[in-house]
Amino acid sequence: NLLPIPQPKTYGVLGNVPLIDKDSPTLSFCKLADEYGPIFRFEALGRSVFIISGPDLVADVCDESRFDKAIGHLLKVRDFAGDGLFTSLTEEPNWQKAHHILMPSFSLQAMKGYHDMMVDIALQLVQKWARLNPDESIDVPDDMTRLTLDTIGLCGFNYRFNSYYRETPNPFIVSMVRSLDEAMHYGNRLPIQNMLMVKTKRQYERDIQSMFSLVDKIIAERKARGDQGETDLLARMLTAKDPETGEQLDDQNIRYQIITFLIAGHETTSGLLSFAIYFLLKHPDVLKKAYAEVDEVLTGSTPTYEQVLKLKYIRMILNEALRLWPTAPQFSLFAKEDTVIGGKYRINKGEAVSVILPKLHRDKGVWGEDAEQFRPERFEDPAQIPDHAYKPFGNGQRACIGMQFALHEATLVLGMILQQFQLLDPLNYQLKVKQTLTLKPDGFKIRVQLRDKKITH
Ligand code: MNH
Repeated sequence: NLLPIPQPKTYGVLGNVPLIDKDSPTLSFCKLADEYGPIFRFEALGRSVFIISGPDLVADVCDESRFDKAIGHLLKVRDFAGDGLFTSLTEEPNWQKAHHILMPSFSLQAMKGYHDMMVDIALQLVQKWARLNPDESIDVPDDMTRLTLDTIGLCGFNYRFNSYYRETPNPFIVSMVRSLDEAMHYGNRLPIQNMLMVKTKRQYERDIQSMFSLVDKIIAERKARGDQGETDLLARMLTAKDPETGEQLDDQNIRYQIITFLIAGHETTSGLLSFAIYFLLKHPDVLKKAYAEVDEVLTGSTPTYEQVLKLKYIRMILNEALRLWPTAPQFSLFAKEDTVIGGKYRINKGEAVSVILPKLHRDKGVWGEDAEQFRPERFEDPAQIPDHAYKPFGNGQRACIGMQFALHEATLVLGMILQQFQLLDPLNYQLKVKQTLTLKPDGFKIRVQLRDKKITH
């Protein structure tokens, strides 16, 4: 009683590629899922992948004895992230090694050590906003990107990008965003098209070199300076040994890990903060409850580590924002053996599946008829969260290593913003989601007013 897996119509050598918006592949997959259901085959230039969004199917592909992380869709990202944590196969020696070495740096406990540095950067955002004139608006994703980049730079490598002292994005970010964009588009072009795009290719190579040179400089300077008791990620990567093999990470791998943390550590978190602010502006009742919590918990001029842990409703807001707009919207796996999922679809050994989170996270069967509604109260009782219908941080041993980091940072920052500002939406922003591998609200501008003169700095 196996069922055939549907496939949308194909266009010769292009397969299904013409059916997706190349600037927004995940959202196109969501639309196709409306039409073709919880699983369908998608063919792109020699690659074939099953796009899945049904909770029962996701439960099966999250079974780590049968499926493991696939990186076929990330092959171009390996040009600059190499065998770093995000872009390596589980079986590659450097994945295990780096996983063992870096896990302790991302424990809930470790967040205590980053807290003051996170506050340092968050204060820069708050002070910038406090000094705006009443008629000046804020580009939310831009300022959130400044924040999250500067935070991972400082916490990870004791490096200051100083993004709030620049009008335009940091050159490193320009290179990174352009490379990510090219990596996303490359696989959907014909080989002949890629060959003819000489200028794009040259720009891509220059961008990668400029990322490498900044990162190599950070490593070299640290090595030259010697150990001065730093406790950041870089110090750990330069000194810690894998408890299993006794080996250290090599310099090339450290370079890949730094680039990985800079990419993974800021794009997604800045998108999360931007969507959270968007939802707050559009849901005054939720905003009111958030202010009440912040006013009760945040009693000093800046939040303490313990106070951030008490911002339960802010956490729920972030969880709910990640449900409706998971900023890392898709992850992929391959079958380790021939298998059947959902009791009726055959997946052969080596075949790939891709989980489409925005669709999974809005499944009416598990989330109820109001699945499209922003309602943080869903997250009141963690035990009520359907296990395989909520995967914003991925799955199993390959899940996000930075989850606690992202949530501590986002909770702290949202708390500080609400402590100081009234949020205003004078342009009545209409949501437009933009994808650059990750999702962000495009062109989202707001204004703010100081609630009262709380800032004493
Ligand atoms: Mn993160 C993996 C989402 C913040 C570093 N991250 C993943 C995966 C998802 C994800 C989903 C799994 C991808 C896959 O299976 O292919 N990450 C997020 C989201 C946020 C986020 C939604 C913020 C919100 N991530 C962060 C931060 C860091 C980070 C912050 C670092 C400081 N993430 C990683 C790394 C991996 C990863 C590294 C790869 C982990 C591994 O496979 O070992």
